[in-house]
Amino acid sequence: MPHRRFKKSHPIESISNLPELGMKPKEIEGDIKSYYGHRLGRDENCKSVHYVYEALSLAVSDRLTERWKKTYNAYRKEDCKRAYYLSMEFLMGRTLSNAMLNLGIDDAVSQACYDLGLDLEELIDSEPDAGLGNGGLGRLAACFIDSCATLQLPVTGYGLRYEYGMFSQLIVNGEQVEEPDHWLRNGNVWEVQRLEYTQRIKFGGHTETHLDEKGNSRVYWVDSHDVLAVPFDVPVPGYQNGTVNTLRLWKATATDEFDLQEFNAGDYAESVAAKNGAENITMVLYPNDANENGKELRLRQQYLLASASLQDVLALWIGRHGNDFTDFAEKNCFQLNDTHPSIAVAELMRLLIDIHGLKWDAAWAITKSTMAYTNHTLLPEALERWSVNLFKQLLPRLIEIIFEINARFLSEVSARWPGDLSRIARMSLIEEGGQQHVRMAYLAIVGSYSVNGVAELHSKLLQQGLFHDFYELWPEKFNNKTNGVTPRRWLAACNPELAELITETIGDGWLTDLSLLKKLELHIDDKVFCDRWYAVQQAAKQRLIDYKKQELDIDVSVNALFDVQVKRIHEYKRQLLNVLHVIHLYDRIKRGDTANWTDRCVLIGGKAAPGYYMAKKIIKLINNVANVINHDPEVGDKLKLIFLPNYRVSAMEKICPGADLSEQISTAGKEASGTGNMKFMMNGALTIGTLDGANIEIREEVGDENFFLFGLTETEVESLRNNYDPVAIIKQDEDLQRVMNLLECGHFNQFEHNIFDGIVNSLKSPHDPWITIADFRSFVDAQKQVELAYQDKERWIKMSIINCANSGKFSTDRTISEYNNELWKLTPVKVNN
Ligand code: 26W
Repeated sequence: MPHRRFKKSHPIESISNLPELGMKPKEIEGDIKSYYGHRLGRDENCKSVHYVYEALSLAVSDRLTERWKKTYNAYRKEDCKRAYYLSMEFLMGRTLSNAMLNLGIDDAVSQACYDLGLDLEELIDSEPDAGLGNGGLGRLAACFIDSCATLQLPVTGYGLRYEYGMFSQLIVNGEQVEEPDHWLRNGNVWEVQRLEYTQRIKFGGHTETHLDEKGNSRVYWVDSHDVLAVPFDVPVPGYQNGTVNTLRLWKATATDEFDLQEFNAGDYAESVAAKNGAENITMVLYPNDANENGKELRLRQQYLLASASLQDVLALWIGRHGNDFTDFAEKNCFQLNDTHPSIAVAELMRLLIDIHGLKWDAAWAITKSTMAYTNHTLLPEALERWSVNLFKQLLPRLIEIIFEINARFLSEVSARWPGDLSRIARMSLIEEGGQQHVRMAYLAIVGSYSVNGVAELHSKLLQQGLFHDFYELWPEKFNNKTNGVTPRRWLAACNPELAELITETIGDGWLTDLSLLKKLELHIDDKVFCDRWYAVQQAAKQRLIDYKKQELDIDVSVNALFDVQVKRIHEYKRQLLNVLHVIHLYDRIKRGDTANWTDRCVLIGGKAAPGYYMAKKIIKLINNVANVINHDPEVGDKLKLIFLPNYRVSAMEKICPGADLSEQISTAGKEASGTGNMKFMMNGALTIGTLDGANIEIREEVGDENFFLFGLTETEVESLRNNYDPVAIIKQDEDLQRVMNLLECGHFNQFEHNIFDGIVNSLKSPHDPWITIADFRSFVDAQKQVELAYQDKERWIKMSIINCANSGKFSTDRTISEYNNELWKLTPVKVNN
């Protein structure tokens, strides 16, 4: 026996060398038992399914970690160029089943669970969603990092580890009630805290200029109140390729001095309590999806994300290259997910100049060639503007840098357009008039080499409208990257029956090359294949009914047309138009106008921002209309309206396989892209939609005859605005008149007087920005076409197959390949296992 205190020369190597973990059912089973009994200390007396979930997840997580370290080392060895995806939101959803699929241990785990007598589905469903995002933008970030890992690209996601994610939505008396989402309550087996990469973040204080030891003038940011950003890493596995990338989420904590400052002032308790101030920064996700609210805490969050991430990347660089930044821009790039992290432009300048001693021009050259900006919305109310005063208080050094960037930029503008003062005012990073504000989108555009929109129409509108001045100055910066979704989660994992049928029919290549789905079209005349397709879809509809059964207590027939609209509740997305159509169908039933009727079940789900009054009223209206319709015996099976509470990633995984019809009915020109539209299409639903966002490209892919188009075009919408007269339209349309009468006479709010007046008034207002009434007739007509198509079962099945077969373009593998080929230019790195 060697002496206990004996020191070996390389202890770390000796404990780092691990035997490979087995992937067979028995080996996984052994680990599950060991985790359950040893690590978690549970036995047969424990009745909670949570610890079984945890034991299984730890077993799966170990297998990810093995590949994670190999990936990390492969990137180190190659010293390859890297990209960083900076985002305030990563809407990851659940991890377990995706990890199993991507590791290729689905079958082995199923077998292990079967042998242990465990219900795998129940375990999977016990995982809380990581709801660290609002909607489209956050889920896009999650799909993107999945595709980056599958394409073996060295991309790291940087985000925030919110203690509370997107609120849970309860419906009480038809109204939304928000409940905090403490998703970390039971711990999170998928994250690894990495204290060794903690970063220090400054807030407050002021700046001073002094000569440094070399006699150069330098700016020092002093008397700041610092907080620490502690990283928690989450593994991001590629599809069965050995690559596991990293999502690094920052948590804010107090520094030790933070306490001391207060302690020395004499109040120990206050000083400990003050720790909360620091920790509050990453306490909660802001639940707004289209409204900036100018809150100081939100700016703190944004700066913490930008500063911690950039310091992390610079530390990695310096560890390898010392203080030589010559090649930095060739080896690094940052993709900014909307303007939320765009303070990174100024922060990179600060770090390079103040901390690493670069001159302005050198720092600016690096910044301009490493940052790229993606815009996700045209809505003016969503464009971030931060008050200059707030900036001065909170980030005094950053506002100096922003003013300097602006001064240099505006002199470029006036050199190009001498004397054009109104253009200078329009393009300035600082909005004047009363209080000064920083226009964050302009900071992002000026500080980056690329500006992209997320669908063709949206990118075109950015160039012609919102960013036209900048497009004239730098046309080469502007480009489009149409969104996508990952087919692993959104087809393979969420719809295993359909995935199996597809694989049996065309092989399994589609999982990494979705364009291969096109081969399904060769089988649309094969009766057996079509019958199976139909059977799979009917089974998915039945599962959707069962999933909602206890909760909703409504009988729904699996033969009804499942007509689904799930997304954030927003006036521009026009859930109201959907409701008007439902009321119209109800009215037809009540009038006995039901010849050739198609039974329909309309499902609507989505959260309203807690402060968005109108969106909350829309939820209430949907629930009230549902209540009347679903309890009217005369209506029966002909029509159902169901509000799906607490819509989230894991809900969509159950909903999209069971949809027949996907509602994508935004006012043309308002939905930047949409991504739910792609998930439905991929699972064989047909779309009823306007010419908006990616709908246009979906229709191009499937052909006009396989898409239910309606509504005004973006150009028509804009030209109608000046002489829009909804009251006149209502007068001329008897169906619409009756619908409006039902709303106005209080038919859906008999004991709740006037609660829908705001909705009625907005619909009838000539200034309604969403011109809902203008598209009513065309929507109803398109819905009639839907019914005709649905009545012809064979035709519908073919259309469904064609939709799935042509969804190849909407894989994020395609989107990410475009980002990489045109913007990032990374080389894939093979990871040897
Ligand atoms: C500052 C408050 C705030 C928060 C979030 C403003 C705006 C946002 C996002 C831009 C909202 C969002 O998620 N946008 C959606 O992004 C998707 C991914 O590109 C698109 O598919 C959707 O059309 C777009 O609405």
